[in-house]
Amino acid sequence: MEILFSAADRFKAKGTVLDVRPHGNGNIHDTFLVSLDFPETRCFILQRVNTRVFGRPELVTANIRTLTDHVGKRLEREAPNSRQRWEIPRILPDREGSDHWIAPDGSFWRAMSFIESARSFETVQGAEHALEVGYGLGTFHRLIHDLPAERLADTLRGFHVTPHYLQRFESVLAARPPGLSPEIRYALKFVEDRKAGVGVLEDARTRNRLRLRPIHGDPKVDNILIDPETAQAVAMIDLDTVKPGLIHTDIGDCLRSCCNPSGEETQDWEAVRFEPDLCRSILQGYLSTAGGFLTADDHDFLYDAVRLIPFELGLRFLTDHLEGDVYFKVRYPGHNLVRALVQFKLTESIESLSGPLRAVLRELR
Ligand code: GN1
Ligand code: MG
Repeated sequence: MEILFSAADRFKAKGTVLDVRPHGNGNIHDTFLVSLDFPETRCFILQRVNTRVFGRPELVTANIRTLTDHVGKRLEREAPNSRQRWEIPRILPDREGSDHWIAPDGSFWRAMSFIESARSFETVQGAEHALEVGYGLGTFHRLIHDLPAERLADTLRGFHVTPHYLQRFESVLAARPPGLSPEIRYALKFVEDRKAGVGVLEDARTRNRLRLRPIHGDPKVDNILIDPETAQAVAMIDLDTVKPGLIHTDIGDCLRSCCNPSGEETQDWEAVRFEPDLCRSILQGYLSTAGGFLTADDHDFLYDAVRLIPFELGLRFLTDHLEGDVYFKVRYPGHNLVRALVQFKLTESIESLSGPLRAVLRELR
């Protein structure tokens, strides 16, 4: 508790720290909302970065700075004729002007501005929300599409490189064969049956059909904020996975999060379904603002991305379950296994809808 207040105190620009409380439900870092008694900045976000996952946390902060500076400049130029409010969280330096603070216990701390008058949701509320979520991701991509990917560091090697996750899964499985419960049996067979297709996006990248661009890396529904007054998307938060990548993984990740009305934390995994109408609305919103810079090749691989990313996340959760929950935080024993099953059911549902989904993609193209 004491360290929380010391960290909060270092990053506050003015006023007194009134309260520091856990914020959101991230699976990796520890995130807090700091309240101040200062009227102009009533609160900010404080994070203890998970340095087991992000081995070079200072590069994560540098990436966020590069991206937010780029977007900040663009927004200044665009402001006079923009459709709506759009904000980007900014890094707050500590009292010595540094973008991070290393506490006496070695933990790595960082602060970001808090976006006021904006709401985060754990599931998509309906067609209009879906359209806005898509518009939000599209706006984010549009604002960064001219930022050269080489200006961002690769802060998480192998992130969203599906063949790499498969290799890791296989070595963990060989080292720690699990007891064969019906759920584990289902999960292992599920992976076995889909091994052949895991390289589809990586192969397209090596053949230069897809190229690296700056990506958000984690555009799940909770990370796209909505203005409660206008019901419009106004910001994308959680920028630590910003790095060079394929925009396909962002699109696939957004859809796997948003088109699952049960939410990724449901325990009723057998009931999980992919909702194609929400998918249509999200893509409509997305393409209305980002369609301009997608190439024909980009369009050709959209279905593959929609199918692959939930499978990949399921594989990541399953591997972590087999390994003893060393990566994703868990709230109960077997949590990562249930999360994996949710993503596998979602993948199954997408596969069963491949005809209609491909038709939607053709129509919106
Ligand atoms: C992790 O920590 P959080 O919740 O922002 C993960 C994402 C997953 C997500 C699933 C760095 O994000 O890739 O999609 O959990 N982030 C990292 O909820 O691995
Ligand atoms: Mg995240």
